Amino acid sequence: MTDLLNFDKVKYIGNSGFKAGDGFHFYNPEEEIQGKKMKDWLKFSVAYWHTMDQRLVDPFGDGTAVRPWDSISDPMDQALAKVDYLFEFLDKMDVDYFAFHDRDLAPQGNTLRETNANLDKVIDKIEQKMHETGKKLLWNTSNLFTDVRFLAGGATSPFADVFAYAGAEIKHSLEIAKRLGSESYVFWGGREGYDYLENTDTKRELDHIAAFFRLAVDYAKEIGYKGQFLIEPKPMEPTSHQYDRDAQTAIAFLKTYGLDKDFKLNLEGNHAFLAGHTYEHEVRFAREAGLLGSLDANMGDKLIGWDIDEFPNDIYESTLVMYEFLLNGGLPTGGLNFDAKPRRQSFEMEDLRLGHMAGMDTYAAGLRVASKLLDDKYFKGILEDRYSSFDSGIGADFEAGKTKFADFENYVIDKPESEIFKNVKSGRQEQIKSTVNNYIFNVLGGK
Ligand code: XUL
Ligand code: CO
Repeated sequence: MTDLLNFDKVKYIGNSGFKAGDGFHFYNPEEEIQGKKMKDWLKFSVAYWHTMDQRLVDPFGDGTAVRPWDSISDPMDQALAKVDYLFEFLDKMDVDYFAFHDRDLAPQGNTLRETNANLDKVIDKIEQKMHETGKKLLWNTSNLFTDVRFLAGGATSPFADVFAYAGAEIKHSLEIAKRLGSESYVFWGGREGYDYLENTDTKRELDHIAAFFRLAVDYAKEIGYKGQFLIEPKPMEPTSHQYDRDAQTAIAFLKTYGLDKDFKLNLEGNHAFLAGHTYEHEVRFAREAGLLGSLDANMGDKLIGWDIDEFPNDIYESTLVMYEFLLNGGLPTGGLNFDAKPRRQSFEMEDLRLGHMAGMDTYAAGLRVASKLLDDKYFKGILEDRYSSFDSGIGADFEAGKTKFADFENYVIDKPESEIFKNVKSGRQEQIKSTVNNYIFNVLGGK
């Protein structure tokens, strides 16, 4: 096969030198961490909509991207050619997985039948390539937000014909998921929310989308698709309020409608930030609910208010996210999907290579540091010590369900304030943060 992309396969070169770009400094696919190869923990994935389709637009400017497939003018020819580029990119980046929306792959026709036929031609080629290369589909999804018909949402559209269209579209996407062995199936509620409360029947829309999800689960059973369903929370944008605001809101929704046995969460760094949370916060709450499914590994920008989908480069964040990830035992049916794009001024193909390398090294570095934090039981020790007063006495009685408010009253009623405060300890936040810095420096620098 002649090379379409003019760069060599990226290799692990270790912690040598300062300048990035010559190879992976921290991602060593075959190296074992916590008894498992790094590539089996991390399961990196290329996002088709960004890496193959994104023109690097922003709300104020046209696309700047220069791509080798731009010269192919026929839309179907270009769609088919991009599949070759994708698979070569996966090979050269040493990435085993990819993810897509149905509409990322092929142009729409005049009817859903025509659209499906265009899509299936590309799926035929993808299936063939997967077979030849062993690359895998991390997840697929349907785009229910770009086309004008979805201006008020898909599964929460107030218009029944649009709602029906959304259902028909998902049906075909699930057939594709089954055919390609997709590990998960994602619902990101792009316009599933509202712009204006007073023209929206929120209860009716939530009932609709919950029933819609149930139909998806039923259809998956009917066709024998066994992948994990995922909801991807985001607080707003493009709607002013998205129903799946953040992890805790999505968990409450799933439990309210009895969907928590069939769905988990796909959590994204930039979405966490837009919701006013850290990324590790979102991952923590999903993990504790037993609903951590997959990660869209990207970053927000503290100075820009919108979803910028930057490639991850923050090792402090990746360390804390990977710590939660390790406590979860990794992501059996998920991975780290780079829902990320280079900056608008990084318009060359080379920037896609460098962006993925940055993301992969950032999470590989995070995994290494998190593994050491886990081995040393550093955070575990802090928590055990901080809550130790619940291990005996009144605290233990309470946790065992043996106390009533009257028992608390008896216990404290005559104690002087100094006695109550005696066992209150400093949270030592400054020391802990600084210790995490030391872990990062020592684990990554000490070679
Ligand atoms: C949008 C976003 C989506 C989902 C898939 O903010 O994150 O690309 O990941 O629909
Ligand atoms: Co995403």
